[in-house]
Amino acid sequence: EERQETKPFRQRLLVVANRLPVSAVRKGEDAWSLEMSAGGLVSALLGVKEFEAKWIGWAGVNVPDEIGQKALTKALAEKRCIPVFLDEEIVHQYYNGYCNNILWPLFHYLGLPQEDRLATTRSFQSQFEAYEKANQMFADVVNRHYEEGDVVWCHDYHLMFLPKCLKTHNKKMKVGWFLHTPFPSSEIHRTLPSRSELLHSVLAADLVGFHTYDYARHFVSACTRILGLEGTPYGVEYQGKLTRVAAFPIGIDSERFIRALDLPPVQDHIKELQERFKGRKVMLGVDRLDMIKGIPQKILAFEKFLEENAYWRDKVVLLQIAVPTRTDVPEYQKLTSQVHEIVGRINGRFGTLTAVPIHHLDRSLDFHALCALYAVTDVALVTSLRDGMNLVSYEFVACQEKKKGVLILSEFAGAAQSLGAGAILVNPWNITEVAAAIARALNMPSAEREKRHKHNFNHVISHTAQEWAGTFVSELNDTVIEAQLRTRQ
Ligand code: ADQ
Repeated sequence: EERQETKPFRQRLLVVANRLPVSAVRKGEDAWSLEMSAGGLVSALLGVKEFEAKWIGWAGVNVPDEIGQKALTKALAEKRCIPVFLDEEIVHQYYNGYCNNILWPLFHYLGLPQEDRLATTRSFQSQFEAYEKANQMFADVVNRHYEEGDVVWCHDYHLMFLPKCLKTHNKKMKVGWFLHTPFPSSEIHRTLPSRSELLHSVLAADLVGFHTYDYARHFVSACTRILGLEGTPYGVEYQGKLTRVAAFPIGIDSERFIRALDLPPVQDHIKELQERFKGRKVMLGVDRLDMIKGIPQKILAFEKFLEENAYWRDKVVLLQIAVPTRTDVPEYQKLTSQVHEIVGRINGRFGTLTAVPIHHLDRSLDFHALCALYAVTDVALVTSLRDGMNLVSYEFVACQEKKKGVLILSEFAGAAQSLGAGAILVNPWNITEVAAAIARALNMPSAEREKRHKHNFNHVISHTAQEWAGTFVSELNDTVIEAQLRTRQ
């Protein structure tokens, strides 16, 4: 009985990410409407019951006036969110510039955007300064809200400078940092002018996490080769302590997808789609429209497949759903027109009066429509040129218990390490190989499909987002305790 009276201890967790998990629309001088966006990170942390999580991040809108800022802060508080206000110039230099134009392509092995390479090189220093400044602004908000005993979990390449800012202010704060993208080989990382500053700052954290063991190894070798530090199997010796470095592969809330398949609106969508594509095999691509996702390469491979397999031309359809992102970056605008051009050409070439081989949609789908699409798909094509993990491959597998469709997966997605045994792995740069994989997938005997699906399905349901978050945070706790013991000895 006594036990029931004691409230379970729930540790406070401050989750710091560039974007808050809400979209905010201004409705008046002091009125805002907010909508929670159900990203992977949100559902991962909702599932971790032992933590009381608060979010700190940018709300994605420019709010120059104090009345607007106060009203937004108040509205966000109800959603357990705390805003960081960034003005337009900072967003331009830090977010569009340093984060998305420099770090993002570099971490995905794509180098600087070719056309304005020199201009980027010239603006590098000012963008890096904006990056440091923005990270310090995030740190100021964390410091204002931090209470002793809180755990601070920083996310992604936007906030590599944050661990150092936080630790400089308060050495005792427990700080973890997780990278959602790949970490490149040290040979690539060393081309970055601010290579050392970023490494030093990340090393200030107590725990540094990556999706795969390879990324963790790349990070450790960057620290040994560029900074001359000592690497161990557990991490990096840094300023008299061990900064723990490890792999924490993310997952999805698989239950949410599996449950959704039984809902009437999803069932209705499924029936509609089955009717619409009757007599044809459905192939699916779902990506943010980003150069790392290899969308043009995927469509060219599909063209090659149609070229070589006349039999399949009127028996297969490729649905490519590509939600536009970062639309004010010129490189992304160019990608959109490139994809449109290729799709138009192929549909002109292989289409008939009644059917086209590729349906390309430039938008995001709601959750129910997405689940239905995953469920009716025969072959999913995930052909990222490089991808931290890739959750679309997980979501597809979760929705395929009935159909047992085939996953064609890039060997350069982190997911290749977890779903590789069940998927057909391809080099997305080799369109001949991808075209052959499409033929193999469409012709695969059902016994083999079942076996492969089972392997992947078991992985997806047993390595969930909730487990990922829980493991990271408990390891972060342990790491700090360990460090304290070491200093006491
Ligand atoms: P992303 O690059 O965004 O994430 P991914 O992991 O595939 O890539 O997640 C995308 C999410 O957006 C999925 O949940 C998917 O359902 C959704 N989505 C994409 N296109 C959509 C569309 N058209 N309509 C509706 N929903 C759509 C980054 C890294 C990844 C890493 C994750 C998590 O780049 O490698 O797996 O973070 O760490």
